[in-house]
Amino acid sequence: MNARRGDRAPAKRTAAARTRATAKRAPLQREAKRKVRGAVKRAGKPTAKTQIVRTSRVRRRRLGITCYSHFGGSGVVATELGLALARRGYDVHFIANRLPFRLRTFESNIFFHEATPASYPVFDQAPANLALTTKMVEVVENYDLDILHVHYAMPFAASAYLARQLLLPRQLGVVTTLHGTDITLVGLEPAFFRVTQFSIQSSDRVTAVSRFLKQRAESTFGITRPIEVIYNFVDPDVFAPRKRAGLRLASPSTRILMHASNFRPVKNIPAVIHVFAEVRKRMQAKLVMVGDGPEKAGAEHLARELGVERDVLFLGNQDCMEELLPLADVFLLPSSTESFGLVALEAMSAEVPVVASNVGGLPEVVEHGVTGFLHDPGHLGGFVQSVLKLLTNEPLRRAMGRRARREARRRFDPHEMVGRYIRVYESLG
Ligand code: GMT
Repeated sequence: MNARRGDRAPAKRTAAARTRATAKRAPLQREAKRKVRGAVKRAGKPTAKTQIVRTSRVRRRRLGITCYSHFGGSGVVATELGLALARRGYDVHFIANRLPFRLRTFESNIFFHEATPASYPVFDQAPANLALTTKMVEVVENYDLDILHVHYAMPFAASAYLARQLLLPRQLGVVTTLHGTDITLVGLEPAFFRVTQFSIQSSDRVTAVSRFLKQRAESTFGITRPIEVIYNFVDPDVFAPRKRAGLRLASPSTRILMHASNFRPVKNIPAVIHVFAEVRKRMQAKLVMVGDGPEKAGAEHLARELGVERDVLFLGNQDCMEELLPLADVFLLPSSTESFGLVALEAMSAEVPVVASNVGGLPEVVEHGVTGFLHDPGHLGGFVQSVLKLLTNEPLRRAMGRRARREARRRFDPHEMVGRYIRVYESLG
């Protein structure tokens, strides 16, 4: 069983370690209190500002994070944010149906609470949202949380709204981050529209991962409360251009195309196979497909139909993308809708140029002709041409890869984005 499982602090933190940590913190806390007292004395009567100083200096912020735990960009962003906040002194409580898959390193100040719905013969499906709401309430009360930050509006913003109502008159800040299909697809379903709209509108703060997504939320859901755009981020030390000796997917003369996703229809998976089949006619190449989902079986079938099955590797879900991405020569993402495309950013950070579709938030991440190429998702000829251009001109491919990494570092810096989330939390008072 994982050390973080269950409703308790990570097991590795022994009683002795806790005592040491408290002892280490005590002088710091005394020092912080002394500084605040000094500041208050100097300033005279406490103002709203000194009150805030007192709160933020003396008491650690306690935050709950809810996200999808299986493979997917929203869970990655939520987890990396939680880890970064914990390193900055926040107590971070993940509340989810299982341990988020990227939560694979131990960090102090990270806690995990599993929300498991009880089953009963009358249920068609166990009511997971209610179990999540109850767990949110329990964790907020037991650990004195200030804020719940939910990633993906559907249905987490609704669970957080209900938890906040249940906890009244206690004040709990609710932050909702919109990630993608919660706005562009699922939330639009008549069965979910009103509740998605209401729960986003009722959140204390709303953020979106791209300008495109913010505009889409405003235009389709009529959201009137301010939506702050905070781009997803990537750690350039983790997603770096290293070719690990011993880890090879093909012979050195074989060019590697890579795609990674949850294999949903929006990912336009058949396009990936068709583009590769065209490229394969002209050069020795392999296609590495990472991930799993409903479109995988169809893709395996299509690869056989086009006679390229021996050159397509379906690796299934892998959680070490930082090891795989640097092995690619080109990363392909021909989605029909994509609010951001975190994996494209991770590829860029690993110095891999991206050939993607020109939809949604992708043009905010990949710059056409600079860090990769963008095409209409239906224009397969354009994709083939761009991939061939990169694979037949190594200096161009390398130059684009270097620019991609430089832009990933410059525009999607983790310190900046985490700092912006912190400012959102602090604005809640
Ligand atoms: O929206 C989804 O289908 C799933 C979601 C996820 O959990 O990976 O993906 C969305 O959020 C990611 C993280 O912010 C973005 O990088 C993806 O572009 C976005 N997916 C879509 O918009 C299709």
